[in-house]
Amino acid sequence: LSGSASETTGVFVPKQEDYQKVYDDIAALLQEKDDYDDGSYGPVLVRLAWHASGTYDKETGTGGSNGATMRFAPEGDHGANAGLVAARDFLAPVKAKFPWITYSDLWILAGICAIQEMQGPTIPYRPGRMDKDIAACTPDGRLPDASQGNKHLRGIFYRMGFNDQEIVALSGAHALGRCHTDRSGFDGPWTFSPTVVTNEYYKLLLNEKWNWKKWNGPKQYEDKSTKTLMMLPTDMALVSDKAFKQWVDKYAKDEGLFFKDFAAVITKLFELGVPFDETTQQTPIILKPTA
Ligand code: ZEM
Repeated sequence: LSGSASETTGVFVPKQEDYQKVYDDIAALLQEKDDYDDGSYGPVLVRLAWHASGTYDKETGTGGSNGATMRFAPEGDHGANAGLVAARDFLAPVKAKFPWITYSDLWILAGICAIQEMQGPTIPYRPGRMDKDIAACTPDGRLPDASQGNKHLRGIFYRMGFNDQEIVALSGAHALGRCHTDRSGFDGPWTFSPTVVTNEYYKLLLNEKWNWKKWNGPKQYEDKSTKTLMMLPTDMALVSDKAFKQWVDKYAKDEGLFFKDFAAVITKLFELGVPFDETTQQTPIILKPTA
């Protein structure tokens, strides 16, 4: 059953089928616009959903995906968000076609769609986010800085409420996409299959020999054998820190375990600070992938 106008307010009340329509529209656009980067907008959509969510601060309850405040200049212009305008522009026609969905719900739905369409695990979806105004923009510096190490990673992710295992599971998202010199300054992809969700990131971290790249850009690693892959200083911290490395070992060995833990931790990330309505939206929606 499709949604209908509320009898009391006249506002459109969407049903599961309406969210599936939004999903199908994004999936079709992903198929259609295949001349971007490595052939997909999928990775940058995942990054948009992550940066919308990763501003959360558990002490103050500020930030998180409930608000979509990256629409506004102060937050959209934060260095960490460079390039994400490509993802927001990609979703503009979807928002125009389904004006009832909030930007906050749309960005997270798009992240889930991208993960599933790139052959990743099923991610349960709960709508209910409300867009906030410019006053709710978060201060710069809440997202991780790739030039740093294990202490910084713990500082950033503990603030959101994650533990060491969850930090490593979330980092597996770097199987996807690439760094762009005109965005972060770093360059290149982490894996040979940057548009497919796999546990390759962990395997490469452990099995490749990583050297400092000799160039004028920011300090990053390159693989010894092909010099075409990269790791950030924060990625290498996951193997130099013993508590992190035990999880890298586990996820490199067992893709099924990685998929299960990644689905759980991404769900938690995407729901940080979202006050779901107790009465209406307790049951998550499973959105059906196209393939
Ligand atoms: Zn990323 N990430 N990230 N990340 N990330 C980049 C790209 C992507 C860090 C980071 O500094 C960078 C998580 C965690 C962390 C993705 C998803 C997730 C880039 C390259 C940088 C520099 C940006 C560019 O130049 O375009 C750091 C320090 C992290 C701390 C652990 C988490 C968690 C993610 C999701 C769950 C994705 C998908 C990309 C690829 C984007 C693209 O455009 O291809």
